[in-house]
Amino acid sequence: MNFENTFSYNVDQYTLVSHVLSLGFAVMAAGLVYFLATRGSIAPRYRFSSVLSAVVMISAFFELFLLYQRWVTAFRWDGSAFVQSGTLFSNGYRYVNWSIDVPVLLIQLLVVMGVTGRRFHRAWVTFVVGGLAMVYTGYAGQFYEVERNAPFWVWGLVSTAFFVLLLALVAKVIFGNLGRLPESARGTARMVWWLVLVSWMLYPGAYLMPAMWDTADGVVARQITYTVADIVSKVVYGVLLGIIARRVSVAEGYGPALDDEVSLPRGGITDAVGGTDAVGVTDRRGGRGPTGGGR
Ligand code: RET
Repeated sequence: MNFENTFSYNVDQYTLVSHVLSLGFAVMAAGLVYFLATRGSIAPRYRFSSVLSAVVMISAFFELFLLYQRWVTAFRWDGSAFVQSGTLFSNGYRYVNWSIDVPVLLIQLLVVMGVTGRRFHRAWVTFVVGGLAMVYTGYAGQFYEVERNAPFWVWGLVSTAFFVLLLALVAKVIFGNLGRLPESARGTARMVWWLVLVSWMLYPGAYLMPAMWDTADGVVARQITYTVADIVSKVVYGVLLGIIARRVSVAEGYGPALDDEVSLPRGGITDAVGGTDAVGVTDRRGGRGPTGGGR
């Protein structure tokens, strides 16, 4: 049982939560379009990253849409407040969604950082096994969040151990492969580390919310926390990995990646003026060989 079902809500609290949940699934739908539309500018060997982002978007869309519907049916207006209607709201849907998304997000990192061969398979196994262990032990613990007896704390601690293991491996994968990325992608890769660290920590924060803020406002804060964490850890993360993948593609001479680089000066007038940037572009385009250019 979740602590959401132990309160009644005023109009502001109830609507805030429903709005925040709707923001969540709307962003996932938007993300799906983005990842599919931009996949052509990434070289084929990294394009799997866009596919994985799309998988995450679909699964998160359905999960958050379902959660939104649970919220609006779980409470009814009794004339002065939104009270229990007989249907339970449950964050358990989030956990089962993470069992898809956590492994997929981590594998995506391996694809973009260019980890290959046996190192790829070893990291893959640790990410999948460690990720599922973290999610399912937390899932077991959240059933006790209202009582907050021993299982809540013990499962939470076990889950945290796997969390620390995963973070250590993420740091190793990012910083251990930084040198193999082109200069243009290294800053973004470092940003991915900070993004993972901060946004993933929000999830244990939300787990602990019943212990820190056991009121209807705490429920609002928890659902906002989850939504911010979801948008950053799935969508913004996917966008950054896509940017890294495109920059690596440019460095490897993949023409469409260069064509899609919106921050480069335009051709035409710029080329005619013959500025330094324009010369730079011409040089790089010239260097990409006969296979470049076509989409
Ligand atoms: C739990 C239980 C309490 C202890 C810890 C947890 C960590 C959860 C994390 C979830 C990440 C989810 C992601 C989903 C994206 O789709 C399970 C809440 C440490 C880190 C990234």
